[in-house]
Amino acid sequence: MVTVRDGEAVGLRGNRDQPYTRGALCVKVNRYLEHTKAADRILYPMKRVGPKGSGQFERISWDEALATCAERLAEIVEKHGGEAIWPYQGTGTLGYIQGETGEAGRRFWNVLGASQHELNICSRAGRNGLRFTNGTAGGMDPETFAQSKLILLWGTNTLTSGHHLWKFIQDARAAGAHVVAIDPIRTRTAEQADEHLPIRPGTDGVLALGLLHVVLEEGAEDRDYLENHTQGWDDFKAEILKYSPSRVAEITGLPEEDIRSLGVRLAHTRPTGIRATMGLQRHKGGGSALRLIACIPGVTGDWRHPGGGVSYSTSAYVPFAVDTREDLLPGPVRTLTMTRLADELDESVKCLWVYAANPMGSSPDQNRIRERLLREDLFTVVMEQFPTDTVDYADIVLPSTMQIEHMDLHAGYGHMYLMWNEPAVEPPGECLSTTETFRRLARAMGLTEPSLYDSDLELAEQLLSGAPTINLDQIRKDGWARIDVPTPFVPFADGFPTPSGKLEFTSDAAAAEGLPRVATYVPSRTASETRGAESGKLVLITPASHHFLNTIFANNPELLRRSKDPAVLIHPRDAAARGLSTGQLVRIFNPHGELTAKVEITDKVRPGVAAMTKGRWLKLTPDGANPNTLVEEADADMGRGPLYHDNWVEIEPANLTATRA
Ligand SMILES: Nc1nc2c(c(=O)[nH]1)N[C@H]1C(S)=C(S)[C@@H](COP(=O)(O)OP(=O)(O)OC[C@H]3O[C@@H](n4cnc5c(=O)[nH]c(N)nc54)[C@H](O)[C@@H]3O)O[C@H]1N2
Ligand SMILES: Nc1nc2c(c(=O)[nH]1)N[C@H]1C(S)=C(S)[C@@H](COP(=O)(O)OP(=O)(O)OC[C@H]3O[C@@H](n4cnc5c(=O)[nH]c(N)nc54)[C@H](O)[C@@H]3O)O[C@H]1N2
Ligand SMILES: [Mo]
Repeated sequence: MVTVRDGEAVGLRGNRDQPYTRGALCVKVNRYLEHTKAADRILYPMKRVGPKGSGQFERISWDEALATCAERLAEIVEKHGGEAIWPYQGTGTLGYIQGETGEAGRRFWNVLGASQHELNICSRAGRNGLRFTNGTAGGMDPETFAQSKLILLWGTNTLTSGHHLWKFIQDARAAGAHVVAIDPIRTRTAEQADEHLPIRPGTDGVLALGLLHVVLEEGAEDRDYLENHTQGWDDFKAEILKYSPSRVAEITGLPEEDIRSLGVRLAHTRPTGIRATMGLQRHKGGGSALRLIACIPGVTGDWRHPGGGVSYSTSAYVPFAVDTREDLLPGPVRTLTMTRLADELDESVKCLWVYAANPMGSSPDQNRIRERLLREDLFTVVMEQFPTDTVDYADIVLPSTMQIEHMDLHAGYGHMYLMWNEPAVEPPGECLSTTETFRRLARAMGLTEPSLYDSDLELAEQLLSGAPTINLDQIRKDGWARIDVPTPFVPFADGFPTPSGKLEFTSDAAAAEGLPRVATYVPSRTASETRGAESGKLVLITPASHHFLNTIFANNPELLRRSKDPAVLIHPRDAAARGLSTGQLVRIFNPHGELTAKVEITDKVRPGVAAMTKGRWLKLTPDGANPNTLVEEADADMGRGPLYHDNWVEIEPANLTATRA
């Protein structure tokens, strides 16, 4: 909620009536107002005047910007066809009108026949894995964790990446729940948990099987649930029996006693709630890991109870009537993959149109992306709020509004409410919302399709037509509305949206895609630390920073100050093997790239792992690189998800390079 005085935003706070957030803001959004007024905000359209990548621009008028874009787009469509345009939309905003899943742009691109853009950078691998088991990525209402008696925080850093859940975990604890964090890093969340299992990265599927092995040893499987609500139990049981706790200990690097004791707890604690988010699926076997974790409540029968089951995402429950408007396409078009920008930005692409994305900082294989963006015949447009590393490669830059300046409808990133975003102030300078930019562009191109000119309020009405219990006036007044589901919400009480209507341990849909029919462990590329140790390599994990939101806020001076210098965390064992001491500058490298950072030696990371947070702007680091210089552009087992936490790196003192050179 924004307080406005004389047309200027002077205060920002969370809405205390919102049942999930209760008005709490994170360290980043606490500075959002200051961020909207930052000195480096882009306020006017600009055109490139220096070489590509130099970041040298000159202010131009909107008329000139729109005319240039309209002319170039029309010429590309005529000469090469619409598919030569790649509308590269990111997760900068998740609003349904202005952002990710939203209406902005899609109709426009379809009318031009542009390539479709597959926005799979974040959560697709895990979502697909869950779909094979449950038929959907939707699961528990996170608020029901307050009723759980055992909580597994599995590959998720709640206190950093989704802190609103923590209140519900605390409520559960007050009622006696036991909380376990499963993470190769002792994160701030793991520090607060009752127990921490520092698992070897990419081996979570094996742990899921091992825990179920113990459940079977205990005779605690829910036979009635297995018989009536699941498919493929005999095959899956055979799979579980391959993974004795001792074998699981070997693969996961966890003590056998810990696996056994957690298995016993799981066997006898109802309801058990599992929160597994995106961290553990950014691996080669990430989709399969989520698929297996989703099998656990099928065996324990936890879906019977509020507070039982698995929670990954709530987006499946969002009732908005999103229409992808394929009817506007002139014919079939190809799909380009967000996680494969370096590979797919070849000569066939003549225009890259980036909005709400910062691929130079956030996408895998930074160095190859940079090479691609330097291509002289590529027309690159970036719609942005700030002069990011990606902006530096633009031919035309279009200034964009921020949340307090535009209208939007949001669905929670992990809760069961819809939120209204009413613009509180006029945009500064000449900033325009994404929807307004595309309306003006459509006009500049003389496009006649009427739906290209729908107003934001009309778009909101259309989206809300999917939610009959929520009306526009009411949500505009209240700011939020609960999705129309019962409270407490127990999903799958009426069956699973799978082909069999049951929870599927075996999936014909998976088999049809060339994946294992039975849910099974698929190792990540770096799952064998032994191999790493022999070759002197470490597994690089690059999770969320506490101070930045992907690359957003990573130019805020105060948050930069708090986040300190870029650091890589390694275990004392691995530091000793390399003769490193804390604070020393090290070179981290692999065949894809290299960067320098301070080393922090700590038993917070397990041996064999190097951890570095994501999100830094390249131009604000000592050597113009962030960890994505080390991330290979390669696919997870499902959904072509990225492999951000699944790369080998080597680390050596930085001065070695100097002496060698
Ligand atoms: N502060 C902050 N919050 C954010 C974001 C941010 O950048 N900053 N980003 C937002 C976005 S877009 C997303 S998608 C989410 C992401 O947030 P999360 O879903 O929490 O994902 P990550 O931060 O990638 O990883 C979470 C944890 O998984 C661990 N992990 C890595 N590999 C493995 C593994 O193989 N097994 C297990 N068990 N654990 C593993 C990491 O060490 C990390 O602690 O956060 C959102 N919230
Ligand atoms: N190494 C590593 N890299 C990662 C991850 C990881 O775990 N490790 N996580 C990945 C994840 S989870 C995600 S979701 C992706 C995110 O990758 P991207 O989608 O590329 O997101 P950001 O880097 O946050 O860049 C978003 C940009 O959008 C701009 N923006 C925000 N709102 C608006 C708006 O309303 N209009 C316009 N025009 N622009 C806007 C912001 O200023 C920002 O520069 O990054 C991924 N990158
Ligand atoms: Mo994400």
